[in-house]
Amino acid sequence: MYKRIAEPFKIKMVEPLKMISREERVKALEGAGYNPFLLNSDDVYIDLLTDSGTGAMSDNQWSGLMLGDESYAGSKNFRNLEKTVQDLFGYNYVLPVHQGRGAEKALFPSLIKKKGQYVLGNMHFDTTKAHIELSGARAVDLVTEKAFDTATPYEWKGNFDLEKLEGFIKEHGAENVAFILITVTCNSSGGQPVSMANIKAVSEIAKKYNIRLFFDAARFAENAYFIKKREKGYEDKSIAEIVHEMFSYGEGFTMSAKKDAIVNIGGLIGIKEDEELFNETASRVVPYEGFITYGGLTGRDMECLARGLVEGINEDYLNYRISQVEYLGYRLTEGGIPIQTPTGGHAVFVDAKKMLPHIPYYQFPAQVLANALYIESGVRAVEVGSFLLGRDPETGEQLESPLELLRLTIPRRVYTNDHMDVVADALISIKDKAKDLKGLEFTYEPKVLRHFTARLKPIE
Ligand code: P70
Repeated sequence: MYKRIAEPFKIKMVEPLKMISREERVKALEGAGYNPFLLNSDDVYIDLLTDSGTGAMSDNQWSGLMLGDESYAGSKNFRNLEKTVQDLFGYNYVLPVHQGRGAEKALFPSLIKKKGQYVLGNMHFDTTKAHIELSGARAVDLVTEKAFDTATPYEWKGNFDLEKLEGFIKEHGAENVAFILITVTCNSSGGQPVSMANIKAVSEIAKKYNIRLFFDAARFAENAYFIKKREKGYEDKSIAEIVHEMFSYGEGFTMSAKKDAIVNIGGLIGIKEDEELFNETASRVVPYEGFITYGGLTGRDMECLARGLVEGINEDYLNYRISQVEYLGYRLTEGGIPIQTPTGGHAVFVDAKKMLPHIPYYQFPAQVLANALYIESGVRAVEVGSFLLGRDPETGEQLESPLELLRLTIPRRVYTNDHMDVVADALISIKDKAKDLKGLEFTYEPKVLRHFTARLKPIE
């Protein structure tokens, strides 16, 4: 029997869920061009599209909302946020922005000085890759090969392959690397953590070749929790101490605060000590996002964010959070559904290549599975595979993703384990019918970040 951990909170307010009929779901999906992004949320029963901006704020955060100081400049909420970030990460300079991609848009041009330079990452998230490319650089993923072996539960599937990293730098020249970006946790490989040892080793390589090192910190707290649970020497350290050490190896971060900081909107740029970098980046925040003490956020947003950062590193909360993801993974594994193992921080990733072996990558097996899951149960999940990856920009050919995953992304503090049971039962009941599912083809394919708005139809 799996030992469930009860929620370390009680529920003060509820938002009713509605489940439309199967016939209505079939119609809704057809209307959405077989792309769950285009469904209305009213037509969704349990929404596992993303953990981004979908968390439930606490009473403490909601009460902070009433303390919004909406001064244009220097609001007290900004100062509270700034101090919270300084204490937690040990960085001097803090710029609020409206969300993660706002941070990327403002910071990356300060770091990319020559067209065609490389930005080396474990695995860049897709909007991050887009901003790297918009700044004239090329995004390179150097995650460990172990990440692609979903059946073997390696502990650190977010780690850099250090040999590949150093090999790449030697081959292409350090002067052609704009910076290194460590994404914690590594979203694209399954919300998988990066070990402290790996972070440290990457920082040593960065130092050796005089390359700058930054973090994509969206899920920093979940990563720190895995370090505490899995890495020798960290079991008795607090999450705050681990976060402090992780970030001591870098010189700055971008953060989508919509994840681990449990707010519905918000982002941050943190810079350790480089005043010049701060000034250059701040000069971009002003025209793109807003004045440097609000960056597109209201005073009340910043207050919720400051409070959310503190709640996000609470160990009882993280214990419950990670265990809920693990519970869904356990139920699926028991039911014979292949998943990325071990389960990661924010989602369970179903291996659709294994579940639908008759559907080739260019007919998007994980998207087919997302649609089947919606029809079966009203659960909305998201494809992370070849549909998301897109085409080779030069040849126009569909690229083959190393993994075809269906991401069941769990919002923070929103659903109970009974909801997880509904999700697991639905996928298990699809398993026997999987061989009858049909691949998909485009009826409309946008050129950029196509997965958000593309329309498809089943191949008859
Ligand atoms: C997600 C969302 C956003 C993200 C991220 C990392 C590691 C930066 C950002 C950008 C996006 C998404 C994907 C599918 C469906 C809905 C939403 N990740 N870095 O769910 O941050 O969104 O705040 O601009 O994961 O993984 P932002």
